[in-house]
Amino acid sequence: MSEEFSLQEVIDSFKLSLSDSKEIFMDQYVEGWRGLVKLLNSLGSVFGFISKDVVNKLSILVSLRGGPEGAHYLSLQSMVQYELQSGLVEGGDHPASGTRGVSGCRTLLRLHRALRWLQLFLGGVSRDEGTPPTLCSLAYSQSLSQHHPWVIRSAAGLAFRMLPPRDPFLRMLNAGEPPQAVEVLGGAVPVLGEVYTITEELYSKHDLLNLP
Ligand code: 1PZ
Repeated sequence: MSEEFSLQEVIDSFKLSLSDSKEIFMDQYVEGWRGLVKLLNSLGSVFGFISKDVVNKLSILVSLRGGPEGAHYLSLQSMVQYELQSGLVEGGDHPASGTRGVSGCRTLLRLHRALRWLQLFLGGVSRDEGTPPTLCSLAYSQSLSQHHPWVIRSAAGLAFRMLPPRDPFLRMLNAGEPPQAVEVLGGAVPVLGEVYTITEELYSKHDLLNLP
């Protein structure tokens, strides 16, 4: 994978994360997020605190996946089953090093909620419903913000105002000229939506949507 952000790469990773039986594979899910981090980083240092949090969460998931119990982290479904069975969901004493006190389930839940924000935001951009800063804060108020304390909401609000206007933003997606980028975006939204919905149903079925 190149250092430069590519929307198509992100779409491909999330697509590949879905198995035929609608399981979601952890490695490809993480890969999709790694791609998104590149976009965040290319937006400038005001977004650094957001990208740092995502990187931190990804490294927790990667170390669980690479740890002694890594086989249980093959998919989101197997992670949920394993952590529920072993009493690790609320952040037990993980065998994997460096992840004491944090569960894979609670870590992934944060990314999962952010995926909803992304789906709303990119959907709005693809349908040209407003400028990126406006759509970003609208999507945020409809999703993630309810899970964030005031101090994060206000820092996020400041960062949103630094987003570029529509065409420069579309060019940053590295998916061709704006009209083409819009088409690629239109294809990305349903893929993100499918990953989101499967995860939401999985978490809801096991009553994990409010993990601290
Ligand atoms: C394109 C512009 C990007 C805007 C991103 C919109 C989301 C703003 C979120 C700001 C919060 C980041 C600071 C860290 C917050 C953490 O406290 C929370 C909860 O984790 P905990 O403290 O419980 O461990 N973290 C999150 O909610 C995850 C936030 C991830 C944001 C991902 C943005 C994805 C960007 C994609 C590419 C444009």
